[in-house]
Amino acid sequence: MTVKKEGDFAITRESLYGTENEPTYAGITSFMRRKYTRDLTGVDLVVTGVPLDSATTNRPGTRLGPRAIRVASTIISWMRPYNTVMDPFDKLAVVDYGDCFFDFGRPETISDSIEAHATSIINRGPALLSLGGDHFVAWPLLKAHAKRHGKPLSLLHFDAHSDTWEDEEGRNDHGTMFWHAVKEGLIDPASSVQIGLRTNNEDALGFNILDAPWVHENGIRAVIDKTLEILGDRPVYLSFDIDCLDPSYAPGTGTPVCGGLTSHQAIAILRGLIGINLIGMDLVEVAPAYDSGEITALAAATLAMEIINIYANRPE
Ligand SMILES: [Mn+2]
Repeated sequence: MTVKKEGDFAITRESLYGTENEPTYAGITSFMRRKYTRDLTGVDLVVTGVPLDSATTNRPGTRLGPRAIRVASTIISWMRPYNTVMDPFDKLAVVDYGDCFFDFGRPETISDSIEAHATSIINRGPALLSLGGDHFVAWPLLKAHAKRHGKPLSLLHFDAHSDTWEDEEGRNDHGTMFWHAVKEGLIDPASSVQIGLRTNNEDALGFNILDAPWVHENGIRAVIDKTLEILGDRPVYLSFDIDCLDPSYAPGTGTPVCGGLTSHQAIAILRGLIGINLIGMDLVEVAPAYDSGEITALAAATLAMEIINIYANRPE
């Protein structure tokens, strides 16, 4: 291994491409040491944080999720994902845009602020990977993506929870936003897949559900085959709630549920989904206060890289 004398690639890197070595323990912690910038010239994919935790039903703390994922990502930032032939960063110019800012003193404005933030990025061309934040952030993110790419989108949703619990007009939280998204026609449940669920919801709203017991019973290959078949070549928004993983692999989250996926299963499933027509993505619900040894944040950073790898290999 060669370590260049200079570090802090978040600010010193000249090319937006490639993977470089710098001491993993030091320096400005942009996501995966990508350039920390708001200049989107020549950028293919933007990573941004959405540090919100005011729509959670149980333990708060996901406002610190983006920062924790960035820190953990430095551990894996010196190499391409294991067993990939092509480094996603050789194909894609990826930058860390920093976080979405909103006024926590005007909570009624937060959703619109997140939507405007996402819109301002994707309307300039790049795709967006958002790091939550509680899962509510997927609501304004979906609205922005549906406006850009047309509705309804297909949703690829990894979670312990359906997040389609019935709600009322005018309210919304991190367990109901996909109910609203279906009611508003932003997503088409018949061409969407939910993976890893293990909490009761009598009304599936027409989603295809591969719940956690089904995953464990049928295995990784079956999950991949079924998911590819359902999604086809439709435009897909991917939303990954870290609590899809079992609490033993992801304790650092607000609403953990036992019986979930292993980090291996999640990585292997994402790797098998290369070829889907991914147009937008988020990874949410990392709450570092309940984490242990950064395992949740590291899992999140690793899964985020697998998601970027899918985007790098999307059909032309
Ligand atoms: Mn969840």
